[in-house]
Amino acid sequence: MIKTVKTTPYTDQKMGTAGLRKKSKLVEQENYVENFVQSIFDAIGGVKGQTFILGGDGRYYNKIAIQKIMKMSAANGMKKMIVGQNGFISTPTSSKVLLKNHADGGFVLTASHNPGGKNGDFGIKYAVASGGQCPTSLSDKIFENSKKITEYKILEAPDVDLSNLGTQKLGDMEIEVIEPVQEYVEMMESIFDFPAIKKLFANGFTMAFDAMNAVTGPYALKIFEEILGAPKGSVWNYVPMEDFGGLHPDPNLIYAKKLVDFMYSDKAADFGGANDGDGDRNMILGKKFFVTPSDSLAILTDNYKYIPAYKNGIYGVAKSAATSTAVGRVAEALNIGYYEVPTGWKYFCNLMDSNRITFCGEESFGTGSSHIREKDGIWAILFWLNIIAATGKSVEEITMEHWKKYGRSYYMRNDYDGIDIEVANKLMADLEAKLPSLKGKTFGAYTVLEAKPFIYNDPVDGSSTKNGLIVYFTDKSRIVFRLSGTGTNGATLRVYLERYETEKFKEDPEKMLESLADVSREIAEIPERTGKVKADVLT
Ligand code: VG1
Ligand code: CO
Repeated sequence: MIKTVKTTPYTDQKMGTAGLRKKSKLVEQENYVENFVQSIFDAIGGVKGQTFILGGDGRYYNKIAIQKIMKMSAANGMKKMIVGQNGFISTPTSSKVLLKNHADGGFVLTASHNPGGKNGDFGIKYAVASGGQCPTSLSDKIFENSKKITEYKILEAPDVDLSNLGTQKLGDMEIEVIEPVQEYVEMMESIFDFPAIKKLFANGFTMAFDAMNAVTGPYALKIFEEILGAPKGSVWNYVPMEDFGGLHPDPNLIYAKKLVDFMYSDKAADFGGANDGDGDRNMILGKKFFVTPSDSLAILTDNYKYIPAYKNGIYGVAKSAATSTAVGRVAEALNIGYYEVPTGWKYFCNLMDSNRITFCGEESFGTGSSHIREKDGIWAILFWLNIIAATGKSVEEITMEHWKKYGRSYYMRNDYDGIDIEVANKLMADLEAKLPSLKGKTFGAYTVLEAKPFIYNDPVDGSSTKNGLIVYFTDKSRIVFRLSGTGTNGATLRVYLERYETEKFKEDPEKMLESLADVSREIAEIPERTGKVKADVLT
């Protein structure tokens, strides 16, 4: 039976950089998920006759939210819902399944790289028919709806069993339970040279992959160990857990510490990698060597010809403004299009749809291509393995050669966490106001060339987005300031530091960027305003 339930609005259902992200405890409030989902359905004129994809990264509340969404979809007249087995699907796989089935939309239940569990975070990413997350114009409309919602529709029915593959009915709606790993494996096999990578492992190559107790464990076991023949035990933490076993599933030097320590030990494997909660982020390590995501994007782009799916040529490449300029030098050398967009994968989608770009990436451990409309963690790792198999070179050799050819952008992100939201907003507003006056000023060894907000004018839909403030220096160094749009604990100020060197390649990035970090604190008055004399997290 279809029930119409009276409800009262919440005022905080505004999507951030990638979907709605909240503390699990807030999401557990009465009708919280229901209000948000109905607000989406209403914003798109209903879902009658439509097909949607549904699944999550398995974190706490995944099981409950998934049942609610299926029952609401049936009550709202949806024709079909394609659901990952047991409610699991990675973000990249969801995008792939959405595109393959020409579906009208999709939900991935995840707070991505944020910790999970009852005391952690929960989230909902909402994708549209193009396979990418919904544009800001639509999320604004959804937010408006959520502030005045009075009722939602839901089917009264027992919970759906999602353990068996195949189709079943929920009211008049068809539910198809699919096996997501197989879908994903087929896509990867169609892009990369699996036989070459298989040979690499057969010849004794070793790897360590940390799935961080999150969604990509089963994908990694299947691809790296079963199909490609990496030694048993290469994939770590491969059983997805509701609280990620207490890990913070963000694949970086801080939170993937166990893997990093191993890769910097004498027992290190030839290659190290990790993914985040929902499988769209990646970290790349060699023996005692770390590749920053900005460099990784540049290196993958420069080596596209080793990959079967791209060897005949690529369109351009894009990066978020906060990402280092390394890939820009590659784009120039290859004579391909080059775009800078705001932070958030959704800004790449129009560029991919219009064949302006093939590759794109963000400094936040996100790399991907137009094979889907999300970043893709395992894809990035397979890309590296494919280059290694084709060239016979190590991660370090590939990266060193790259720096010799193009120079090196020393790069780091400094995060100042848990700042009072009003303090953070005022810091940014005051900084923006003083940008014009910075021009020509000298701070230690750095002289400001130009300082301005980053404004992106989308060449496809004409929309304009302001995101972050950039200070350019005369020696090609840059500082980008912006506030995070994915945090759930006060405000996080992100400060991105970049310094370009054409000769010194083996220095410690933290040392190389020390004085620039001081300049960033001085310009934005960080200690005075936040009480913090240094950043909480350096990546
Ligand atoms: C962060 C990253 C951004 C990324 C976003 C979603 O956003 O900086 O580059 O696209 O997370 O990543 P913010 O606004 O906190 O800086 V994830 O893996 O949701 O999917
Ligand atoms: Co993610």
